[in-house]
Amino acid sequence: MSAGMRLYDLAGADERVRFSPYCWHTRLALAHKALSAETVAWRFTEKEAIAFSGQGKVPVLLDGEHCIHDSWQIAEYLEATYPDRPSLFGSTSEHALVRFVERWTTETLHPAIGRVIAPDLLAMLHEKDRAYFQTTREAAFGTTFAAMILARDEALATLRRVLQPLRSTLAAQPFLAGSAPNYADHVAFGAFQWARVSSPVTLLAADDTSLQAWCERMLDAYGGIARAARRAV
Ligand SMILES: N[C@@H](CCC(=O)N[C@@H](CS)C(=O)NCC(=O)O)C(=O)O
Repeated sequence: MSAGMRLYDLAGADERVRFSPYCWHTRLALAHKALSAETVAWRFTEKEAIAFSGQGKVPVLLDGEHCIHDSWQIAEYLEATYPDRPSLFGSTSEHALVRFVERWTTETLHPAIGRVIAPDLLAMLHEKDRAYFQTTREAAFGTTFAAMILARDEALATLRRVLQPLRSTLAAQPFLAGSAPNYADHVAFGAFQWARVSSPVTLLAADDTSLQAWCERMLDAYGGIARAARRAV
């Protein structure tokens, strides 16, 4: 039953600020299926609060007796459990192609955006998360936040090159899924929502019209839940 769903969702110092791109995948997927979940604010260092899930990352979704972690697993769970609601994927072959969008977003787009915005996240995180976040992310990027700030223009130029296939696709159609969004759009847009909520940096150039227009459509989708999200900056 969806009535009792709970979603553990990454929060900043202000618990209303929810910035995880992966949690946005899930929030948009729930909205797509017209399902609601009570969200539970969670911080990076609160590992014990989600220890019941057997791992240490969010999103974690509780639905009755089911506990699911990993945004892709959650999307597949929602699709299988609520087949009468609008589909997140469409056909079997579309489902397989959305997996590619999810992998490209996680493995290429997230690092490219992260290089631009990661240092900004420190200021909006809860104090107890800051040292953990800086240490783990500097190790992951192989550089310091101070060096990333100095190299920000270069990182932004790289990101804008990385976005080219997304840009040209969205110049030809309103959404990645065609005339209406599906989980491919939730995933790719989740990356932009991450930046929008947590960083003052403008990722897109003013003349990047196809991407700007798609972001506006995604901000308006599902009753405007992404646009209504509280921003740290
Ligand atoms: N593959 C996972 C990745 C989830 C993930 O990395 N979540 C981040 C928040 S954006 C997290 O909880 N990180 C915990 C940590 O770094 O300790 C998914 O798709 O859900």
